Amino acid sequence: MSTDAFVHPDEIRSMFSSAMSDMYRSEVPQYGTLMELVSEINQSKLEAEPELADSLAHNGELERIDLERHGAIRLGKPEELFNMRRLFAVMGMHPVGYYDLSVAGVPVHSTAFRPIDEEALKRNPFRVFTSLLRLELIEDEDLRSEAEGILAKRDIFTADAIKLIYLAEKNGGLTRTQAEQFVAEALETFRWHSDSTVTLETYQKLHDAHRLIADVVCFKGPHINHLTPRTLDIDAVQQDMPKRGITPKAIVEGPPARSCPILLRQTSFKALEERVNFIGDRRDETVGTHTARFGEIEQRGIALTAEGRKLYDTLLAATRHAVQINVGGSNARDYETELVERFRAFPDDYETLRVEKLAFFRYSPTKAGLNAAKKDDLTGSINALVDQGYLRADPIIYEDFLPVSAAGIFQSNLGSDEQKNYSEQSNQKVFEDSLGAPVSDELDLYAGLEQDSLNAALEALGIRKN
Ligand code: OOG
Ligand code: NI
Repeated sequence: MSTDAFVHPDEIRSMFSSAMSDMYRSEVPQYGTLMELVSEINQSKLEAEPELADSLAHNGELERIDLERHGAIRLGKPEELFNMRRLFAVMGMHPVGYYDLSVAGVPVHSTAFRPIDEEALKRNPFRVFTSLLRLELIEDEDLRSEAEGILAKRDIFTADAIKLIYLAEKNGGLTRTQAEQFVAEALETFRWHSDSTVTLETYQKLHDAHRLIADVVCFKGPHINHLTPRTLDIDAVQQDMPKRGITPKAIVEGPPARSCPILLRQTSFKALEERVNFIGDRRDETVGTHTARFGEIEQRGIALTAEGRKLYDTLLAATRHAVQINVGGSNARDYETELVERFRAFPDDYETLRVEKLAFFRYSPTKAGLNAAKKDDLTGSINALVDQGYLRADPIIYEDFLPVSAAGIFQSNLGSDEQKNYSEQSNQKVFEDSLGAPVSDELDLYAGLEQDSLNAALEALGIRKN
C-alpha cells in the first residue's frame, strides 16, 4: 500500500482531540459552559487588541486558538505508560519534559505528550499531561501490594486499540478507516466508568493513604480528568466564571498578569462529585461517590530560556515563601499583590526579553528587509537588523507545563489539606525505563525552533550564516 493512503498523524490528533472534547462535554456539562465563555472572551480580546491578533496571525496561531486544549490522565503501572507512548505516537505526540510532583506531596511523576515540530504545533498543539503513580511511595506494605494486585488485573486498552497501534508501527501509518477506528478505540481508554473495580472498603483504605491513589487504582481506566481550553485573557475568564455558575480556585497559578505574558497561567474549578458503584453494592443503592474531574483554563505566553526560567523560578519561590495561601484562600489577594511586586524584576517588554536572552523568538524577514536585500548586501548583527526593521521577532509560545503550577492544580482538586512530603528522590531514569524512551528536553526544542527561524530569515535576506 502506498503511504499516500495514510492519514497524517496531525489529522489523527485533531480527530482525537475533537472526539475527546465532545465526550468530555457530554460527561461534564460545565466544560461546555467554560468553552463558550473562553471563546467569547477570546473574540473580544482579539477585537480590542489588533496588535495581538496580528502577532497571532503572523505566528500561525490564530486558527489554532479554538482548537487548543490540553488534557490530563494518571496511570497506574509501567506498561500502561509504555503503551500510552505508543498510542500517542500514532497521533504525532511525543513525551517532552520530566515533572517530579512528589516534592509537592503528590505521589506521581509525569511527562507531557505533545507535537514537537513547528508545522505539527501549528496544525493542532493538543497535549496530554500524563502522570504515573509511584506506588513505592505508599508506606504501608500491605496496602501497596494490594494496590499492585488490583492494578495487575486491569488492562486499560481495548484489544483493537493495541492491534491498530501495532499496525501503525508496522506499516508506518493508518488508512482512513483504520484511523477512524483507532480514534474510537483510543477514546475508550479515556472514558469515565462509574463502576469501580473494588469494594467501598478498599476504596476508602486507598483514599486514606492518598486520594490520588484511590483515583488511579480503583477504576478500569485512566479517565481524562480535565480538558483545558486556551484563553487570551485568563483574568477576564476567572472573573466571569461565577456569573456562569462556576467557582474557580482562589488564585491563578503561574506568573502575574503582564503586558508580555510569559510561560503559562492556569486556573481550575472543583471536580464533580460522581456517583460510583462499588463491588458488592446492593443494586438499588449507590452509596459511594468520587471526585476526580474538573475544569481548567490556561493562558500561554512566551517560552523562556534557561536564564529566564531561573529568574521566574526564583521570583515565584520568593513570593510563595513570603505569602503562603491558607486553606480557604482568604489571603489570595495578598499573594497576588506580592507576586506582582516580586515580578517587577522581570522585564516586561519583548525587546528587553529578546536582547537579554530571557525568552525565545521566531525570526522572519520583513518586506523592507527583502527589498533592501535586493539592492544591497546586508550585514550587521541580529540586533542591528531588527533595529533597522529588516528582521522581525515574534514570541515563541510555551507549549509545556510548570511543576509548581501542576502541583497547585492537583492539590486544589484533591482537597488542599492533602499536603504530604515524600522523602523519595525524583527518578527520571525509572520513569524513562517505564516509558521505553527518553523524554525530550523542552529547552532544546525551543532553542532549535528559534535557530531554524533565524537561519531561514538570514538566508532570505541573503546573509550567510557563519
Ligand atoms: C494533572 C495536573 C497538572 C496542569 O495543567 O498543570 C495539569 C492532574 O491533575 O492529573 O494538568
Ligand atoms: Ni491541566
